[in-house]
Amino acid sequence: MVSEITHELKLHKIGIYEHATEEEKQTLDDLQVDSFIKYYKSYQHSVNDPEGFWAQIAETFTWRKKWDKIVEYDWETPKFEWFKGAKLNITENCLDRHLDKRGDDLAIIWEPNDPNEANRTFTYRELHAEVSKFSNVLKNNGVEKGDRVCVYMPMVPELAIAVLACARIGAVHSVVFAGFSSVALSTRINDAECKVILTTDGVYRGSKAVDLKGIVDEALESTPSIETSIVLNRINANITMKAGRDIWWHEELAKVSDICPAEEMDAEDMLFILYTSGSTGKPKGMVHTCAGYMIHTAYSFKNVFQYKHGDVYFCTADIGWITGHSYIVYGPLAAGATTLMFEGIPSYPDYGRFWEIVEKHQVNQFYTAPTAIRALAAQPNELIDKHDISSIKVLGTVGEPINEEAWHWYDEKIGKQKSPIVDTWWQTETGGIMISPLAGVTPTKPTFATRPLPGIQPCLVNENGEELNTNPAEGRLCVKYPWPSMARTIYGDHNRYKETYFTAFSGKYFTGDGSFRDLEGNYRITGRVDDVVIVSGHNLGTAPIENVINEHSNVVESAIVGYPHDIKGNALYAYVIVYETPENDDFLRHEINDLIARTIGPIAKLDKIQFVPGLPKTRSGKIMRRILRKIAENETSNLGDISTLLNPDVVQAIMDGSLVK
Ligand code: 6R9
Repeated sequence: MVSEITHELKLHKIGIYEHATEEEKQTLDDLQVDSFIKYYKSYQHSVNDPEGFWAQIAETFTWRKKWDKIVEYDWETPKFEWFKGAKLNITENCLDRHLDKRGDDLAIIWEPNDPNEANRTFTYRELHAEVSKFSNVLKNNGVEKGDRVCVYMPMVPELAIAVLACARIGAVHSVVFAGFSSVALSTRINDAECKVILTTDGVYRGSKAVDLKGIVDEALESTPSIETSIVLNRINANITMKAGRDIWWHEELAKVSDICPAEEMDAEDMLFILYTSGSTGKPKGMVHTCAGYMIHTAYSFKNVFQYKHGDVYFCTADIGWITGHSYIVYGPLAAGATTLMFEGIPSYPDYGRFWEIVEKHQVNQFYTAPTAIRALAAQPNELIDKHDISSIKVLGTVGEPINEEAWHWYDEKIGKQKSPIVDTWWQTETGGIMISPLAGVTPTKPTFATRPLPGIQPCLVNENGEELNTNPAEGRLCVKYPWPSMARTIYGDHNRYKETYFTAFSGKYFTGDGSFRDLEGNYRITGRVDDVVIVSGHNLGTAPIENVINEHSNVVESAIVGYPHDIKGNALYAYVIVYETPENDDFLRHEINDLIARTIGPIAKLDKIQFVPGLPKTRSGKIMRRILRKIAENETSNLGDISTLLNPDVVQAIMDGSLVK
């Protein structure tokens, strides 16, 4: 093994990147950023010589052919190409290459919805065989490289297997969250013109069984591109199989062998499409490609969570979201980790379920979202205390800004103040984590995502597009150098890609988020820039005000929107969930406004406060402010499609002014 320095030097010859030989080859373990000084050095390296930096990481992977050039980009077109000329298959990196050393290690632990049902596990060898088999099923059914396959399945192991099987034969997967309606499903199928859909007869969700196949049947009435639907039997439901279209998963599996050589893919070939809802309008099909996505998800997984061989890592997301793609499937498997998949929900059979799973599988890294943390924090402590959760070493959060109260609860009650919290900021578009502490390596700071990962160059700009170079600073969060896992386009609409991300600030990627950077250079994400309300000429971010409201002992959660006001231009309307219905509403309103006036200033006082039973949320836990804004503006006749919400019922309850759902 060459020393770090000679290796770096070798890769450093300007413009020429000599590839490492087999003997010189390092692993991701060798490159682990496990001290602050290493972080500092890697970061400097990545800024001074981004190509040398990424080359060194890329050398640790398995290639059919290595690249001719690390990166080529043009912000105007915009076009980004990483590892140009390289050939690979991501599943050879997630599976085949681990077989020699780690073939008998667990790749996936699957925990079912019902704790009384047996869990299932897959070693790397078993997973390799299952993926190969299902790859053959896809091929038998006419799926070819470049074809789009819609995956509409609950969190069963076959979902991960299906995704990997698509990647193995070079088909493009488009996973649609299995809680979406038939309309949302058919829109996505049609946008990508999927040829095949993979689904199940039904879904267990808590104490309920949901008829998934019925939803698919409805969707497929208006999806001309679909030729075949492969159906997994999950709940033994009594469903109708449409002749000539629907076939059973298990029957197809019985026909194939477990050997399937992986298709050779170009570094920039499409790996998957994943839809992300714009705040308005049509969902955006973000396109990710093979090599860059693989490298950044594996590298960031390994370093953010400080994953060590033998650890058990549990991410509670659904594979229907980018978090599940990058940090349940691809990142952990490319890094040779043991990843835990959970089929159920946090509240079934009770709110102790996550902690029961942690105890049962001795989970070392636990990764969830602030919305789940707040829901769990509202439950009695006994639900935590009856489980031994001492195996936890690292806690993660993702999806929205975490408020101070939730951060401290997570740190004290779950982390026992010994497990660093990695507040990971990133997006479907970024493919992987961009700003986050590295657990135990870089310092944490409550509510701050802290520092960029090596290789990532964020910056703040003001409304005129000028970069803010001093600290502290507050502005719009952009990224000023490309990174390997960035989405390359919006499927079928490159112009929208350009308009949305590359037009506001030239030569930069605009994230849509606002951010504050403190004196030391730590970033705090303040929320979507469109969550800013201008009240009497003052720009007020809704997130900091919500944080203050949430500090009131009777407040579970809150959301603020602006509504038109004759004098102030806009005024603030707060929707607040309380633990206990107040005896005197006005008194509580007064207390909340007092708290805001004291902490932020009288300008941020709320004009209206409505106590509500819940807040409308997307399935990934983001508050749908668009709907709350319409209710505040009294424009309830045109709320748009609310069927994709986690809790559509709550919308009516809010409109009725009711405190119960
Ligand atoms: C991974 C994911 C992206 C948006 C992003 C931002 C918000 C995500 C965050 C966070 C504050 C964090 N967001 N992580 N805000 N702190 N740690 O969630 O992707 O569903 O595309 O959402 O989520 O507003 O722009 P996606």
